[in-house]
Amino acid sequence: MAPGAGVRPGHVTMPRLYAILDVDVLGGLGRTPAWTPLHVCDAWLSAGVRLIQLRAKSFSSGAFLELADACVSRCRQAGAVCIINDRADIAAMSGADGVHVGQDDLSPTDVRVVAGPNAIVGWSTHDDDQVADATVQPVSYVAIGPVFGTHTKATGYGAVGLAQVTRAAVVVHAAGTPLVAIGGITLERAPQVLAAGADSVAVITDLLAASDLAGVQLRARTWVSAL
Ligand code: TZP
Ligand code: MG
Repeated sequence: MAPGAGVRPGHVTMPRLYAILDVDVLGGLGRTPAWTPLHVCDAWLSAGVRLIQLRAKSFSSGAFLELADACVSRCRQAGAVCIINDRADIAAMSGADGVHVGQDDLSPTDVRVVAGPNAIVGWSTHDDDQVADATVQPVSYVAIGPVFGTHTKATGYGAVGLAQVTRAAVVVHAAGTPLVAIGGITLERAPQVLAAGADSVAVITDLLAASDLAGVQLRARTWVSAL
């Protein structure tokens, strides 16, 4: 589809909070008793989170699919969207709403071969050239980051800052596509990221800032009501 040609493939109205459930980050917290991914999924959904991306880089394909099946069914029951990181095959098999890919993954066009024309397809970008390229790809939303420094992922890119969020917003909005900002976003920083032009903020660590699962639910509730 040409830039600005109207509704994008897999068009989606993004909730302001884009929660990422990263099983490796979760495991690294070392909570006892362990917080399982489904505990956190349930806590977030019951707090009103309406979009969850499932990220499981260290899982075998079979374990990822099993978790995706469970996560998709919980999200569906709650009326929430479930997006699978990296794996179009697992998204298709689990009936997830979409797939999120990065610059080194399958291209958005290739993802759609597996996930279909109605899937939500998100794509990570890190600079102006990648943002411009994203406007001519069959993506449903564009992600930009890392906005701030983060220890959660070695992206290979420096913090892009709020000015880059604004530049990206102008370009992707002109193409009819929502913008998700990611990287080092906390409850305190989120309002300035949205004010800079992002439609949604994607968050891993700050949504887990709690000492127990009740605290995780409360943290998510605070996020949902703050945005
Ligand atoms: N992509 C760019 S930064 C990042 C990803 C997956 C990590 C974001 O995690 P956090 O903990 O919210 O900074
Ligand atoms: Mg990826």
